[in-house]
Amino acid sequence: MKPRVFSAMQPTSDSLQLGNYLGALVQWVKLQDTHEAIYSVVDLHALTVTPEPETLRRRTRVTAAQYLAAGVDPERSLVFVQSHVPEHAELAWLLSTYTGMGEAGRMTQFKDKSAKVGEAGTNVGLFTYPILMAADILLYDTDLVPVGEDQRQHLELSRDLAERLNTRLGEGSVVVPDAHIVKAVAKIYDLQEPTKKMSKTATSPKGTIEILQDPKQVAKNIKSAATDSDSVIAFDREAKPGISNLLTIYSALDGRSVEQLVADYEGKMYGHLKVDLADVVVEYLTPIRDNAMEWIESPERLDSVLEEGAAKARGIAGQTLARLYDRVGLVPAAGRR
Ligand code: AQP
Repeated sequence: MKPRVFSAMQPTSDSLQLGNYLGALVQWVKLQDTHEAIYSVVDLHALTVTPEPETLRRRTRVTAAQYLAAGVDPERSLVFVQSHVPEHAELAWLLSTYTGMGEAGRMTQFKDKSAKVGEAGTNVGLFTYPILMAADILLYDTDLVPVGEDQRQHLELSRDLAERLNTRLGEGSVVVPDAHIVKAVAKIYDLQEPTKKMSKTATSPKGTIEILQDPKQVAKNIKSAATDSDSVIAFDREAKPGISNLLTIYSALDGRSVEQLVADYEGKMYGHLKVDLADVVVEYLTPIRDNAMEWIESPERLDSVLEEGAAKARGIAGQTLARLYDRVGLVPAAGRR
């Protein structure tokens, strides 16, 4: 049996951004060759930012379409919507009874996100988000979770919970998952504020490269990326975060190493690199965007992939949940005996 990989993204925007793509989605596609792959659109997580109902519905499908367009193959991988598998919410409740208030309170993403929306916009779901994420992962006896750097701490919590369940409920209760974080692309930065990570919900749209964005806007954003006043093209994350971020993106898409790019651009201006990079990014994203549009314009085809994925996912998730319900001492319900 192949080891299992699980990962997911929230449908919080009309398009994924390049950080989601390089940090996670590229690895998802590669791992299909060596792993049994399960990928979800985690719409229950997106409820924590209280989206409009129609917006959430649209974004859920658009997010799935981008997975498929980027190369997730429904013949080889399960692709499904989180809310179609109710076991996620059920296991999250169980896990919440195994999570200390103190350890949940240490999650830095909660601190960042709650600071962004203020006290009035912060709900309990945002606080318990990492517990639902742990449920997403542990339900599938996941061996490996490909994510970007921002999810490392949440992954650690999932591992801690898995170990705790195995200690308290007996070995073999759940699989302890490992994070799969590819260092070179683990954190793609905002083009305007290159010390902050690129985000789907960034405050300035100019700082983001969206997968489904109009190519002219993509090129414009890259050409107006913030760089330092010095004009030497070199990689130095601390002293030259802007140009270093552009070199990281360039290298990831073009295949040349950062060192090679630095050598190739010796004596050239930042503007030169930005123009070339804009061409590289546009050329790279165009087929993905076109392919995503085809999926978006065939909602029945898309929904049938998601339906099939959910049915198979429920088969796995149901077994894990039944095992855990039994081990914690719940009386089995008729359908679960
Ligand atoms: N800038 C990034 N560089 C590398 N990887 C990144 N990821 C996100 N941003 C970068 C990875 O993409 C996946 C998306 O996870 P998510 O949708 O659950 O949300 P997130 O991590 O909070 O990503 P965003 O884009 O910043 O979304 P919003 O704006 O909704 O919060 C994860 O694997 C993440 O590590």
